[in-house]
Amino acid sequence: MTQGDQRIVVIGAGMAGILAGIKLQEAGFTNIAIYEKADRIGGTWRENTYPGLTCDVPSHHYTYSFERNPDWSRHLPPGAEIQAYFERTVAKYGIERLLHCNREATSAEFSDGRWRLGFRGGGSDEADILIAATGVLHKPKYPHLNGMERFRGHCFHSARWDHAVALEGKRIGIIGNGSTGVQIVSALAGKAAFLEHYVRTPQWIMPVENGYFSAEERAAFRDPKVLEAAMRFEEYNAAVERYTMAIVDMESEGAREMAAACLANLEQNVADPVLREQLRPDHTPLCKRLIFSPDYYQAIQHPAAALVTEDIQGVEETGIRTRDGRLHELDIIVLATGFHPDTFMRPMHFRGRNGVELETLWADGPRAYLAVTLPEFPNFFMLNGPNGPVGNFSLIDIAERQWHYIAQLIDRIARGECDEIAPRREAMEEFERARVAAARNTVWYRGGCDSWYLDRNGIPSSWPWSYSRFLEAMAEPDWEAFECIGRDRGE
Ligand code: NA7
Repeated sequence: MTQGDQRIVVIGAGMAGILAGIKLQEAGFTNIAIYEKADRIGGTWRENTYPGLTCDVPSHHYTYSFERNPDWSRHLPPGAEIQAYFERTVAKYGIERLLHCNREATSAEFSDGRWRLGFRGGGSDEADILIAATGVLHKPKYPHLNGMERFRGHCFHSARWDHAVALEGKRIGIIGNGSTGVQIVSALAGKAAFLEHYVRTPQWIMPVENGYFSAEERAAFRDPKVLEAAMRFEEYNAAVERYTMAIVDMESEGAREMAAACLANLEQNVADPVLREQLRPDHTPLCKRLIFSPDYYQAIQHPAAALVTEDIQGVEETGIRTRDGRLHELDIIVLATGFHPDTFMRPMHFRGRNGVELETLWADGPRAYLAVTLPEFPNFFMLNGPNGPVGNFSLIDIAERQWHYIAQLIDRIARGECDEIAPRREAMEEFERARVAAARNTVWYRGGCDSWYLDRNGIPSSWPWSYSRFLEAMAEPDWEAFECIGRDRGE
């Protein structure tokens, strides 16, 4: 096989799968397929369409580094604009011809040096190199509420928004106050006849401006130098470093500053002392993923909005009953209750070399060597896989850095230096030991809260070190950590 001829399959056509397609094409590979279970690209930004959907990472930073977008309308990009950006990018880079939509991969097995894939509804494919770009938060989490099936109004998850249901003049209950619930409340307060926000655990809210870019600014941003000067990409990386240091070190200056900003936001922007106390979290800021919102406190103080902190007892035909016995009559219940964060490629059935099952490897929860590779899973690479950095920063940047690392491994396969490349078990175990030890020092573990960062054993599963340590790790593989098997040479 000559360089570039390898069959490469990418699973998922969201932000990371599109990135992989573009980069592989650029590197000269000609035999690429991207399989997508849905009918179009976009991942998170295809699936989420709720009112107020916004990325809480500034738009010019939530952008591929090689495909800047001068046209972002606002400081924080609206979901629909992000979806349109990805669609434009796919068209511009000619990725459509690699795409197979409505094609859900259900199994992948490594045998005789190749990955063999199965699909829902039948059919198969083989690949020399397999890339999972299947996303992190994509399996909606439905709460177990007594009597939910009895509700006669409309009830849906935030990631399955039912646009056939009119909102005007309706009484709407929104359960959950992660980024999603907060954005929905902000968007609907004043539009619904009445809105209730069901909050089980108050969250810290970081104030953020979300102004519009003027037509003049957008025109000027067409010049990359102007854009660079305006957005100061390097400075932003310094802010990400500060943020990750605040996670790692609860006493750091950044942690104190962020905590102070959240506290001042609450103290200064919630007038009613009773409501203020109800909204006051009891955990350390950053323990849960921080909420960035320019207008939630205003929204929840709207005359047609109310905060409900009383526990939900159950759902009845006409609404939600809380523990205090009160029935809250509602037309619509929105479940902004989050996602199962440990799904990754599953429900796909994965089997690596020597019959090693992914489920066995992940018996204690998803893990991956440096978040991108797995022992006994040769020539298999993950973007935004388990234990990678996740937080209030751009996952596009994270995926690009991971790609830089993965590309070096792929290059060895393409050059014929390795037929099979996978991390050594010892490297994985050592990484895992260090990761868990570091995770116990983070604010996610020590900050006094529960969150989707924690695995089933209560250990934070995200990258527990600084952003700069991640950049270092992704700069170049530690080749000693990998076994490289040349089949023909029997190495
Ligand atoms: P999150 O951040 O997981 O938030 C889910 C919210 O739903 C959170 O406030 C939960 O309260 C609440 N929840 C979940 N189950 C229940 C029940 N049974 N009763 C009441 N409240 C409940 O999901 P999002 O969609 O907002 O955000 C996901 C990520 O997307 C976000 O972090 C960004 O990365 C983008 P809890 O705190 O558990 O008490």
